[in-house]
Amino acid sequence: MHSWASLPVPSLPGASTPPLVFDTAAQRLSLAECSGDNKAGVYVCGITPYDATHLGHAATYIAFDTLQRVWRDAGYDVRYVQNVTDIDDPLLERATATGVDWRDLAAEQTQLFRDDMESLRVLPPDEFIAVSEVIDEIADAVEQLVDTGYAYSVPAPSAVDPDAADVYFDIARAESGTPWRLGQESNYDADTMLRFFAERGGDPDREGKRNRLDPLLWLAARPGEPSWPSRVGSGRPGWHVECSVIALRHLGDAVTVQGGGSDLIFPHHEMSAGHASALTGKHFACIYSHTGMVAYQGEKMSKSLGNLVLVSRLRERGVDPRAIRLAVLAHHYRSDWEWTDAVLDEAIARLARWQSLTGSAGDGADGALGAYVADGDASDLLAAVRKHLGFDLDTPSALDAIDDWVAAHPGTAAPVAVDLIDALLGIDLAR
Ligand code: 5CA
Ligand code: ZN
Repeated sequence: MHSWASLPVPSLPGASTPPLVFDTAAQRLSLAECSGDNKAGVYVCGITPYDATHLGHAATYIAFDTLQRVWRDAGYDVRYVQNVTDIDDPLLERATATGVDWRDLAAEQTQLFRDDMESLRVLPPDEFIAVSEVIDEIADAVEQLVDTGYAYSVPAPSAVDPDAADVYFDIARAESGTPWRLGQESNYDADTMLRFFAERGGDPDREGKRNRLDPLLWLAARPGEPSWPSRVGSGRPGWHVECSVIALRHLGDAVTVQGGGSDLIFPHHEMSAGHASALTGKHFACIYSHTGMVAYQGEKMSKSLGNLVLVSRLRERGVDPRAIRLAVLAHHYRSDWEWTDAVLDEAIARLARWQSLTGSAGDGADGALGAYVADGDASDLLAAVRKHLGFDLDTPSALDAIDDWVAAHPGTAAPVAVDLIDALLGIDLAR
């Protein structure tokens, strides 16, 4: 599938050092690389295309965009892959409830997402893959897991064919035959796993499973639902295996970072890693990186609750997308935080203050419009911003450093500052 338009990224004098990023599996900061060869492959879990793009989605993709920008500045060759979950229960339910064909809903919402990402200056993935494009590959992977004993069938009497079976992943078998262990990525205890499994699409009480946490790999065709013929029966893929297959196909065993929101730590990323290890015999990703949850009106912004602030609605209201991006960057990517009007207002004010760096519009810190000094030396600021971003993508400190510099150099145009704000933070002041 096509992604969205690429943007020029200004090159900066000197280079960032390789960034440290918090690894959920190791529970500490780690160098975001696998092999020291200045190559990075990142797989970020993409949207399920309905109710796109809310501020939580945007914050997650802006976080991994920041990582990509820092890597590039450090001289890394970055390969970025993202999926679109265009076949999944909630999307199909929404399509049915609204009387829309699920393909039309997915296509329309994916386009909205592209437009939102482009407006927020998120660099496009090199590969942007809808699940519906890779059904055969996923079915092949499921067949391989069955053939190698990592998957088993569970009778599915409610399927179109009552003799058909669903296919499940055998956690115990994978733990004995691969380097993967349940809990190695999430570090959750058994109770927490069971709770999140039930809350996040799992079926702990399904009769016939060997372990309550065994996740679905392939769902036999159900009445009224889309299905595809395959050697594991007519049906559709389970959720976690889609990401394992797309990541392995486009990144091979060079998955430097598996990324997404903290709501994906378990079961999604744990199981994706398990499936991938059962397919390759190797560990999946070198680092598992997770963003905090954005809340609105006191609760996690989520499609199921409906407490959404959509990027497209803000844009329609005339909000500058650069202010939306700055509002997100004002929070550390790993913290949970709440979207409010005040957050946006602060970002709008900050954007106006920073405008002085271009030597054009905006109020100087002392209100001294028209008294611009050309070419202020911002090399100290570049070093400070690189230091903050290199230490677990600390964008709030980077923004504070820019605020301080602007306040200390009233009315000073600084081309290096304008370039670094574009290259590292994705905000084009000169626009
Ligand atoms: N399609 C799956 C991933 S394979 C999915 O989780 N889709 S999603 O549309 O629900 O979410 C898309 C991305 O946004 C995921 O990485 C998810 O973790 C992240 N996300 C969802 N809600 C929030 C939120 N409130 N705050 C921050 N990130 C969020
Ligand atoms: Zn995923």
